[in-house]
Amino acid sequence: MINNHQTPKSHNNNQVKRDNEKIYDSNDNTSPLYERPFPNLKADLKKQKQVRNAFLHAWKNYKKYAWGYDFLKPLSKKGKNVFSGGLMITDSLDTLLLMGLDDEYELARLWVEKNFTMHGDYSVFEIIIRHLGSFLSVYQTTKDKLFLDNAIKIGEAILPLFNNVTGFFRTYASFDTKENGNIEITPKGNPEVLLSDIGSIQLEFYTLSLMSGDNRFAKAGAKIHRFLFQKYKDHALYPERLYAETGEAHTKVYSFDAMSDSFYEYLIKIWVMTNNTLPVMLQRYLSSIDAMETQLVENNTEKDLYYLIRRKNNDKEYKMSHLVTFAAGMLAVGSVKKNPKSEDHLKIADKLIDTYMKLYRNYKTGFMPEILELSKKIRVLDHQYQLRPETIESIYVMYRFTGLPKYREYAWEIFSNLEKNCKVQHGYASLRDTESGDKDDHMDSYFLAETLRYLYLIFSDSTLLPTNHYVFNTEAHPLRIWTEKEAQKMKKVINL
Ligand code: DMJ
Repeated sequence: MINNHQTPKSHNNNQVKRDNEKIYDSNDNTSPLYERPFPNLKADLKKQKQVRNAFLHAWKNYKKYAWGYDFLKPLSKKGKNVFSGGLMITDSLDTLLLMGLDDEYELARLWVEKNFTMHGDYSVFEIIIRHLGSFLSVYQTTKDKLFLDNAIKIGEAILPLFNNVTGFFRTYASFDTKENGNIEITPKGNPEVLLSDIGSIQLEFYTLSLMSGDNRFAKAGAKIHRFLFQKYKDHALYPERLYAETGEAHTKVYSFDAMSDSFYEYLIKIWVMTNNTLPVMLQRYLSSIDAMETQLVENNTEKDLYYLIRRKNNDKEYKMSHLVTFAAGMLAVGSVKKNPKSEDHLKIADKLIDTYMKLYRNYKTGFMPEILELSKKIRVLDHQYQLRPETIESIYVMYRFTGLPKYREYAWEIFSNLEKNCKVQHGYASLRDTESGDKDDHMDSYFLAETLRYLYLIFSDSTLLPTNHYVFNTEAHPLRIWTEKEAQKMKKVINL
């Protein structure tokens, strides 16, 4: 039997029933999508265990002081809700499985079974990447119907939001779980939508159709790309804000940074997950990276900084947020056999990561601030570090693709700084200021779902969530790459 989420034996007490369908051979590290086999990486069990202890410290304090809330306030020992409660639980489910924390997983599962409801106005994108992404990932691993049923309920509630010509959904919606368990929804929010919102739901909606057999989800997800690719036929980059009803650009800002980021990440990940059956996704991805190279890469040789900028109309904006540091990982995922510039893209990714590390090291706590302006001088526009995962994510992906030891060293440096500067008695705190180290009373669910998960995986051996069989959604929930048979069946439905 092969577990999708293998855990080191010492961490796994085998209580949870996992998927026993033999989908792949975990000793085979090749992929038809990539030229070279993935490196065989041995675990560093000592470091892996320390990351697992960090996760437990965060989780146990959440459990003690904020159980059922979305987030933990680690300084005031309280819970905080931004959604309907329990987001930390739903977002952590698959990490609990991954780390072999089976008793904790059972508690979390029980919470979902008894308490998961939604009442209020939330970002549709967040609901999809966090709740739906996690439920689908857990369902693929455990085949526990509870998660598929909940995923279908969310998907069905959201479907009517796609009912316009473009398929673009408004940023917010009001969610309301009724007595019978169904969720009712009313669209909310401005007439303009974000590129990253509308382009970062397809991995989840395609998987939902594959798992449920209900094609409506996949069709809704594909409708968005169909419209965009038609409307922006000759474009390689897409505007960061668009009108939901017409698809016209609202602001002509082009970047891989906040509000656009995961749109580009999903172009390539959709191609990978659907196993080379949607050529248009790869074409669109490759032309967007060509445009990135010519228009958005800034090589400041004087300061030895290599990074991505933004463009507003034709003007360069030297603003860079922590969010954009995901880009190196995306370039590694995109180094596929059919990409004629694979090697160049890996080199770009490597140079980007070296710059990110330089920027991390530029501040006393060892973390890059939330927003920087990088022109003649480096100016901090937002001083916080919000426990974000993007740099760690890129380091993880590059390590899995290249096996270069320096990436593990980078990861360890960042982890050590988390321990030194963010760990507090009752969890981990965001930083108000990456120079002074002043803390903020917030621990987000993505810290457990992404930052600590990627750190754990960096120190695991490479058969844990093998890169030739999984892609991660933008909240780090692993989704299985489709078999050829699955891909062929869904290709007709997606029809792009
Ligand atoms: C996460 O929710 C996701 O990674 C999303 O794509 C961007 N922002 C946060 C983490 O920073």
